[in-house]
Amino acid sequence: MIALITQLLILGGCTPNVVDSGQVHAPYTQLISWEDDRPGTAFGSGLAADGAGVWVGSPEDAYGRIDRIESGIRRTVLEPTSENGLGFALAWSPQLGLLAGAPLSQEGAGHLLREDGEPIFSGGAGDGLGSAILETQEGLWVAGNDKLIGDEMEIVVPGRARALVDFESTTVAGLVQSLGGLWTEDGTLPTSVAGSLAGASLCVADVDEDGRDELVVGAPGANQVHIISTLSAIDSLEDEAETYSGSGHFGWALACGPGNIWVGAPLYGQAQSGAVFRIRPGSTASQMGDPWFAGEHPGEQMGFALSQSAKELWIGSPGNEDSHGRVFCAY
Ligand SMILES: [Ca+2]
Repeated sequence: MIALITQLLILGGCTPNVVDSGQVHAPYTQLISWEDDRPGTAFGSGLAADGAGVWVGSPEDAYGRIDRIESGIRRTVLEPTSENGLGFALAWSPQLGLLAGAPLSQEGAGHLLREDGEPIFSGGAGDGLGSAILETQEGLWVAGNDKLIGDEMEIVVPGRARALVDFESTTVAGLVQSLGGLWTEDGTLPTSVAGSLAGASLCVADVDEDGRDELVVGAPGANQVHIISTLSAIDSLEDEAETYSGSGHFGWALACGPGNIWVGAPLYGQAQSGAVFRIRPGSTASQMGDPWFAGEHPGEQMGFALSQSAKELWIGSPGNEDSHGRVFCAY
């Protein structure tokens, strides 16, 4: 009876499918996927793994939606009736739990919500608050149009941040204006490639396993990923960085861990089915070869979002307005 109830619970949300294990490659051995019930919700556009499971954003579902997948079961945790665009930016805080940005809410003022749906930060007119979220030891930062808003502070920045990380004890914002580039309190690090969208994704980890963290920067407009060992004493992103190149908006999403960088290229392939690539710093050619994991359907946008925990890699494949978004877990 318990087995039957468990099965009904699993089927009641959305059915997890065990994907052909031939599709998953080292270092993982298993792959499971979940497909949304409805098309056009962009299920999987935002992901935030926390070790026990993952939070999944569906920003195109009416006012946006957040689901939780844990122990194989998907459940909807937040389905507001008054937000807008909820689920593009997600983060998980050990203290605060789920943090979800809804940058289109309140006619573009934007909100940052917790799992109970209550706004903990609200933007002013035109702020677009909630495009990126970062919690550091000093507190919480949320990005909006041309500013970062913190617990008791507001900092003007030269553009909207799509990514925020803490690197060398400094908050680094990835800006996605026409030029892109990185912003820190000590100044900006420009990109020399127009339209590179450098900073559209960022991650921090000891990717070459030498005992020190690196900053990894996605530049999907230029189809490049840069690895930066230190921000001090470099003048331009391209000058000093170790660079990997691909195609299909390579670098739109990133996930990093010791010895590995996972790169999403959601427009990869002629049918824009998308793909995820694996970089192993020091042992990978700088030009990418075959994908580590590729989308199967036209317009699938595999690799639009990535999130990694100690044992799992979560991959978002939100699809287009006619298709059902999917989320994959490699473990
Ligand atoms: Ca390192």
